[in-house]
Amino acid sequence: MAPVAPRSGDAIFASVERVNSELFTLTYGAIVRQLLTDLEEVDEVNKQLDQMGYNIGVRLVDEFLAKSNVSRCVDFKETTEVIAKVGFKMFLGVTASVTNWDADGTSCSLILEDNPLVDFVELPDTCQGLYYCNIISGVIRGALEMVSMKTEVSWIRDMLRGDDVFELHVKLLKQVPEEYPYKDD
Ligand code: MYR
Repeated sequence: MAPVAPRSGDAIFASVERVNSELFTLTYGAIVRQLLTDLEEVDEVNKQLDQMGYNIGVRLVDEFLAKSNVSRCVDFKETTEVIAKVGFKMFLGVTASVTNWDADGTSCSLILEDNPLVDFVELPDTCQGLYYCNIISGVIRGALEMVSMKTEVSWIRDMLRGDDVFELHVKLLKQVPEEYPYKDD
């Protein structure tokens, strides 16, 4: 019998990461399934997932700012790039691209070609109206509200509905200027 080669530290970390990611994906699936059982209406599940995401987002932004060392963004465009490249990478392990800007720079799309949340997922016909990943849109809305940006975040394309990518539309509704807490003398 061939001897078992010891695995390197990197290989062990990679496999622990994969298991963590699978556990996360399966746990999320179990939560969605439970909500479908409890709430019965797909629209109610969509709302609940969005609200759960929002509640996570308002807390997660602190962790994001502390871990990422990202400094304050100059405008909404920079903020969306930071979410797409740093935020998604940190919390989902993938990056998104930012496209479809409108003329006044207040709305755009985040495109995700890969989304670990939907690994192993196939929606039955009874769930066709479900926005399975609504937790993500809620997280973004909640996190942005904590940095003074009121937004509307919605899904335009969804691979679980047969689209080729996931597309999130992010619309800036209002930017509340933050007050500098000290008086300049
Ligand atoms: C700033 O202070 O101007 C920077 C604000 C960056 C906000 C980034 C929020 C991170 C949200 C992570 C989303 C992850 C989705 C899975």
